[in-house]
Amino acid sequence: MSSRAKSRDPDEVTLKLSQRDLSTPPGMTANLGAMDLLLATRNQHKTREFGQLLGPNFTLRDLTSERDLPEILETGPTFEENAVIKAIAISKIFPDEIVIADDSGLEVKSLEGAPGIFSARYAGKNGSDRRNVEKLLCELEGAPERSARFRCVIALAKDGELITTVAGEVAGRITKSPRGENGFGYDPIFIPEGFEATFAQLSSETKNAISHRAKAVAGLVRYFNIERRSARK
Ligand code: ITT
Repeated sequence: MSSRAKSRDPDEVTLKLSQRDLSTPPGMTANLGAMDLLLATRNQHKTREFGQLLGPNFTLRDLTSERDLPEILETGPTFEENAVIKAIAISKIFPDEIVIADDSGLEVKSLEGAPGIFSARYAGKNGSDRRNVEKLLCELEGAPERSARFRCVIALAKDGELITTVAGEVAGRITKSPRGENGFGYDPIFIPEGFEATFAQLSSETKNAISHRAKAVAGLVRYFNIERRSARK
């Protein structure tokens, strides 16, 4: 749990999700009565990974079918603040839903953490994954120091109130050219530590066993399990 969530009154935190919200025990195999989550994203790659990571105990919906939502400006200086901004803004619009928002990106050591929170728009607002990758490889041309890490922060909110945040990261290095077709974003140029293949060459099962998002989602499921146990007492 983040320092932001820790600094809150713990009783306040446990009261945010009702017993009804927590009625489906994560860990059950049937998805009868699975917990409904609204993922505050239009990035369908994220939605696919969340679906694979959360499994059948959660019913996930994202914002792709929602029209006329106001633009949410990610003006925070950190992944955590931007995840919180997205989660709170969307949970105000959908007050009955349990909302999760993911803010994530790639930090490259020799670029002092860039592209970081600007990962999605590194090559400009109307850029693309391909252009972002090209720009990063250009910035790193000839650089012997290529270590990097992916980071992910997930914020959980209900009815305009932050409940908690969880985070995950995975260390690795940047290749000299793109390799592989799987995944999205910077996956074709990121080799996780302990591997020789990029995330885009590895299967989704392997990425989902070690990724920044997998670690953050594990923290989220742990949080739900703890809340569910205390709601039963
Ligand atoms: P939402 O804000 O709608 O969720 P977004 O794509 O704009 O979608 P972010 O602001 O969190 O989301 O930016 C995340 C970017 O970081 C993403 O577009 C990729 O470029 C990169 N990224 C994050 N996780 C990644 C992963 O698992 N593999 C590759 N690139 C990733």
